[in-house]
Amino acid sequence: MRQPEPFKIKMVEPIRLIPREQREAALRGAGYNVFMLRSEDVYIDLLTDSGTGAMSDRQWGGLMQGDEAYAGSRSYHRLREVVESITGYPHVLPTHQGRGAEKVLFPVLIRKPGQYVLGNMHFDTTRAHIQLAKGRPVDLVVDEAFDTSVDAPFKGDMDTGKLEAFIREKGREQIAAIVMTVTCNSAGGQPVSMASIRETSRIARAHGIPLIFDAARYAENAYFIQQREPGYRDKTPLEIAREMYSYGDGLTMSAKKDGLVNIGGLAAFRDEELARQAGGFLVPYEGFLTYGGLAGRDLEALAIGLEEALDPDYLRYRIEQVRYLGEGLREIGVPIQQPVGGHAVFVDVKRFLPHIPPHQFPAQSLTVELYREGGVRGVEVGSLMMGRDPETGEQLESPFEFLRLAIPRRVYTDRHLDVVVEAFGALEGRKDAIRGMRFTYEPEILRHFTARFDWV
Ligand code: P61
Repeated sequence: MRQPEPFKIKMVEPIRLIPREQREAALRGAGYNVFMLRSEDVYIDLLTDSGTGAMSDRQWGGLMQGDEAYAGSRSYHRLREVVESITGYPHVLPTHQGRGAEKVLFPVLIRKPGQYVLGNMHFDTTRAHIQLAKGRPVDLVVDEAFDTSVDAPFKGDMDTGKLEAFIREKGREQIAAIVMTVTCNSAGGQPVSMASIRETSRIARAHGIPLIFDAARYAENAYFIQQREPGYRDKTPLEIAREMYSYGDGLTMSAKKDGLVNIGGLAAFRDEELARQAGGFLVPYEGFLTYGGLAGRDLEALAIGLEEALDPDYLRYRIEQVRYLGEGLREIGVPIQQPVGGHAVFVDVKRFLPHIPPHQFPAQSLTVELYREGGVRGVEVGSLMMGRDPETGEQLESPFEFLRLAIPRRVYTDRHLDVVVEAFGALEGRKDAIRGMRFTYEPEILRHFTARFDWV
């Protein structure tokens, strides 16, 4: 039996489906970019699971207890203790969100221009901050991640053979760091096995290269390890998380996901010197060491959220709800990344709309059509998000053309997800007539946020 919601709902926010003509007008006004829509014009908002979750009554109560001191607040020390108890990393820097942590860490790790930062698959803000710090991001995820029809348990794993070969070929001096993203968002919210983490750590340590976790969805990753990896069935998500962090040197984290807060981020380190250097950037960019751009109440809510996200019943409900949407889509023949990931269902638009080439952004077309059809907002994760080669200016071709349907935590019911499946059912009949898209405005960095489009 599926795990029911391990909570009851005591506050609600009305939502409604605006009429089709209004959705069409909203799309035109937004330049066919769903980031430019007003959220009140969206019926079911699956743009992101980032900062969109519902806080618990304990967290709302915690807000009232936040200590608003500029320096050394009680709320900071409480948060620091929770982070250390989960990760074993004693040096904790709050940031306003995940990219704030990336901004203060990569200039410290990348000591010479052109150094590589190796990862299973970097998320786009991570890529951007590596490049802004004059480094070069490299993705070394296992090949099976790229075949959406292969049902493998850990499609977020690092290909440790490729990792070792890359380090040998370029030389240790050319490698700034290794980043392990758990779960691997860009490959479809796919988990990373403990075996892969352990082997990556062995290689990193043998070469003296720091291993950093991009820990946005580490609790969901721990749940998958418990369910799928031999030897972990009797361990709690907390025990699994502790083992995972023991193999690394630090983390950056967008706390807007498995921190269960609406805003916040973290960097944390085993080594005091690394923390001191990152702290040197934290103060001018984010804020003093003990608040990093957050209010004391935010720190308090985060300390509570980190604990709640490791609750076994919560994690089971969460992962099973995401799988419910994936199965609903699969039943009506919509191709998705298999198996279903931790935070989202990733529709394989290369297979759904094979007639649209990558440079016409097929997943963006489908994102627009899904909103037009059902008022449902997803997001493109494909060649549009990938962008251009920073050296040649050429459009990169993403290995995937995904429409991501990310599910906010503790927000929607299964019935809402049925509505999403129904909208796809309606699209199925007219999908061959869907056209590709072209830019009418293309910004240089993280262009998908503010670009504007028209139909080809
Ligand atoms: C998301 F369209 N993710 O998945 P920040 N690492 C990882 C993330 O998933 C992540 C960050 C770091 C988002 C928000 C988002 O182009 C986009 O707290 C694995 O957002 O700064 C964020 O954390 C950065 C959506 C970000 C986007 C950038 O929806």
